[in-house]
Amino acid sequence: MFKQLIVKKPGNSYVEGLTTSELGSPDYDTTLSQHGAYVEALKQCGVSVRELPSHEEFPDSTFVEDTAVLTSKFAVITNPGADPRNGEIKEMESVLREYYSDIHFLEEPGKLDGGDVLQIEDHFYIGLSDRTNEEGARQLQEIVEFYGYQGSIIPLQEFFHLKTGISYLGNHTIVAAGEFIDHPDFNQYEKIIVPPEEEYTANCIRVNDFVIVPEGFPKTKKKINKAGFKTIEVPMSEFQKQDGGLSCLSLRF
Ligand code: CIR
Repeated sequence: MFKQLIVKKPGNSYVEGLTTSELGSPDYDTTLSQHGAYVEALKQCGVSVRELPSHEEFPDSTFVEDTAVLTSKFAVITNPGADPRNGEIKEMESVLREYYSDIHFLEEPGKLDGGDVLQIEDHFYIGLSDRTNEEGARQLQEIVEFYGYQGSIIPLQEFFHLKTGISYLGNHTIVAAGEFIDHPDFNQYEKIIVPPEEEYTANCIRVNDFVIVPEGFPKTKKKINKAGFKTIEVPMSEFQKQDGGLSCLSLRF
């Protein structure tokens, strides 16, 4: 169960953020209304949502997930792999101090984005990507193992972040796309397979009794419903344009 979520309003500079997607420039007003729909969906799941104000200096800072890794026992402030995003962790540290007394920091030369970390019960899977290097992954693994969790490191072939291609829904069930469909590290889980044309929906989030999915991917939504999960759809086109998915927009604990 999650009780608390942190989100951050996109600023006007959001449209100038980092992207590899070639889907065009986001429209700011639509971005704001989609962010509002995301916050409403979270509230429907029965959580308290803390909405941080926008920050023009950091165009990508609405993607709060990359700044921290949170558990019920401790928080880890990351060292984000993209230089223009690195300053985002300062604000997040002061916010997280209100909730956590046990806070760890990833240190240079370690780099890590929270989007590369997937917790499945007591196991943390840590992706190696353009944003997360071996040293960052190793530091996080050491921290989680100190608390009695397991950690393993997964080099990515194709996806931007680990969670771009895989999500955990609970009940031993994952949603998997592309390179994760037959990945040996995830073979022990029940799998909901995402077809190639719906790859974007591999990034979805279970929040208490619901799975929030991006709007417009009916085949995967149907499979998630058939597996026994209730879904809420949220329009995400303007976040997809900047390489962001549903998980990226919140920190959940
Ligand atoms: C970036 O390039 O950092 C942002 N435009 C997208 C970050 C997406 N975050 C995530 O997948 N956790």
